[in-house]
Parts: sequence; structure tokens; C-alpha cells
Amino acid sequence: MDKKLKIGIICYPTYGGSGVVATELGKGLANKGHQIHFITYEQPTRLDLLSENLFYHKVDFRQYPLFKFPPYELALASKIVNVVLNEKLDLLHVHYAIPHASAAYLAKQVLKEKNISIPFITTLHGTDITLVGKDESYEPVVSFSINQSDGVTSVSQSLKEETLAFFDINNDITVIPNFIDLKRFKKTAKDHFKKAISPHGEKLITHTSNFRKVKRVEDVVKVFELILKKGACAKLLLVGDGPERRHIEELCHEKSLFHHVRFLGKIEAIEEVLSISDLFIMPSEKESFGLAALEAMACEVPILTTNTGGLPELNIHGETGFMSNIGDIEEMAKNALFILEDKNLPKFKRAALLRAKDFDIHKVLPRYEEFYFEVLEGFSG
Ligand code: GMT
Repeated sequence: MDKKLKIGIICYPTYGGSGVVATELGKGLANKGHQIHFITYEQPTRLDLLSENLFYHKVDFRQYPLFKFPPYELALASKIVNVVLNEKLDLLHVHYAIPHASAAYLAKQVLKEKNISIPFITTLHGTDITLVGKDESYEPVVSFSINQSDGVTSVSQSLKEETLAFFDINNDITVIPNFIDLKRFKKTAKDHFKKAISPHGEKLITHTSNFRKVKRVEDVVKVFELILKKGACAKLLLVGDGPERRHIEELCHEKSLFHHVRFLGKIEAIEEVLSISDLFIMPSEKESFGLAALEAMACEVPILTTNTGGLPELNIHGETGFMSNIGDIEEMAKNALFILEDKNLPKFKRAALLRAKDFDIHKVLPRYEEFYFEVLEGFSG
């Protein structure tokens, strides 16, 4: 695997998990000498271009009075064509099927007319299958573009099974899980920060997400309310932003919890908040892997999750935390109190870190590289 590749990565640049995975993957591959070209509409949040192997190509799309909905997919496909031609890429890797896989398919067809053959790999991340993709307004094109991909990966076994169960798929799907950079995500001493936030030694419970309905942030607040009622001395840190945030703020007011809850908004150095946290709650309705929970575990934070989607592939019930049925806030509160007991907490923290090490970027990244070479070897144009 000494050969270095020129890879085009197509992803969402925003705070979503798929964009984070794509960006970290690109940075990791660039460190290993591959040349990585990000193609998206904004510079990805975690992308610092301080490497000779990292490039960013902005997709520009024009507004026009006729376009009620500007055709981003066409602008993206055109940009992919230009970047492949100018940079002589070997491979395209798209993250999140909609609309990246069909844009890559279209670009591939355009390039064929110019006698250029390039394979594209689609990585399925979650809601592109479990929520949006299944919708009949997208399903036929999602199925088609998964089948037309030269390689398909999914971030968990559960997502693979759900894809095969719902879509008419005649392509192989290789599971390559999310990964973590343990150099960045590690517990560091943030005593002054901890003291400022929990002056009376309150236990810190954290949730980070993009505040979409699927994350069930309401359940986080309800679990927190229950554990306060049962006498816990704790504070809740809510990190991130999104459509549900206002509603959650109102809920905290209604429940007179505002003095115990801190809304921290979007934070780049999330590992600093995790470093002072004692428990992470992810009560999602759907979660194909749960990258935010893995980030917490790497910082020695036990996790309380639902048992949906790929979460059982990450969370070891009774060791790294606990899992409950969706919406079972009573059980979640009981388990939270158990984990937070001084005699139990250190054991859970150690187990969380140990489990996170299974997803070390240095273990997972070579699996993507192997997959790239496998696809390139089998590619006939
Ligand atoms: O909903 C999100 O968390 C964002 C979403 C995305 O695709 O941008 O994240 C999905 O991909 C992550 C990275 O592979 C996974 O860790 C998340 O579990 C997954 N989210 C859902 O399935 C809801």
C-alpha cells in the first residue's frame, strides 16, 4: 500500500457527524501522504488547510429567478468533473448518499464521455438511509446510486442491515465504523473550568448534538429532572445548536431547571467540555453509530444511550454505560444515578476509555485505505 492516491472527498461541511468523519478521514489520509481534495459548498468545519496534501474546492451555485430550488446537485457534479480533470484524481469518496452519490454518478458519466474513468465509493452515515433516504421522494434515486457505486461502506452493521432490508440493493456493503483521534480526544486537567461550572462539586452531565428531533433532547432534560428529584447534585451541559434548541430552552424554563442547565452552543473544542464531564447522554430515536458518544468515551466519560441502531455496537451495557429502550426515561435516570455513585464512576470511566481505543483512527483508517485499493483493483471503468 505504498502507492499514494489522489482522492476527491465529497461531504457536508457543517457540524453533522458525516462531515466530521469525512474531514477527519481526509486529514488522516493526507498525513499518510495521500492527496485529498474536498469538494463541498463551504470549508468543512474541522478542516485546517495546513498540509501540502489538503485542498478545498468550493462548489458555487448560481441563484436565478427561475430556480425556486437552486440545483446544487448539478453544480456539485460539474465541480467534481472539473476537479477530476484538473487534479487527475484516482478516486471519489462521497459521504452521505443524498445527493452526493447521485452527483458522483452523474459526474462519472460526464467524465466517461471524455474518456476518463473514475470509481466512486459511497459511505452511508445514517439519516441518509434511516430517515431521509427511505422517504419516497428520494428512495428510487438513493437505491440506484447505491447500486451504481463502485464501493459502498456503512458505519455500522445495523445500518448495513437496515439498508439491505429497506432498499433493493444488489451491491456489497462493507462495514467500517466511525473512528477517533485519541491524541485530540483525551481527558485533560481543566480544573479551573470545572470549578467555575460546578462550584459545589456537582456532577456534570453532558449532551452534544445538532438538536434535531431524532436526538430526543427532551429526554435528556427529563432524565436530568428525575435525577435531581432523586437528590443528585448535578448540572447539565447542553452543547450544540439546531431546530429544537428553542423548545428545549423553554422546557428548561417551564421545569424551573434553568439554574442547573448551561446551553453552551456550538463549541469547537468539545474535548474540553468532555474533559470535565461525568456522564454523557444520547437518547436518540435513531443513531447509526453515535460518533458524539465515542468522543465522550475517549475523554473517559461513561455513556447512557438508547439501544437503537448501531449504539449496541459501541456501548457495552453495564460496562461503558447502559442502554435503554427509546423514551424509557425512568430507567435512564436509575442508571444515571448508579453510574454517578462515587464507588461506581471510576470503573465506568476506565471501561469507556478502553472501549474507545477499539475505534482508534490508527486502526480504522487503514481499513479505508485497503478498501480504496480493493475498489481500484476491481474497477474496469
Ligand atoms: O444526525 C447526526 O448526528 C448527523 C449525521 C450525519 O450524517 O451528518 O450523523 C450520522 O453520521 C455519524 C457519522 O457516521 C454517526 O456517528 C451518527 O450516528 C449518524 N446519525 C444518525 O444516525 C442520527
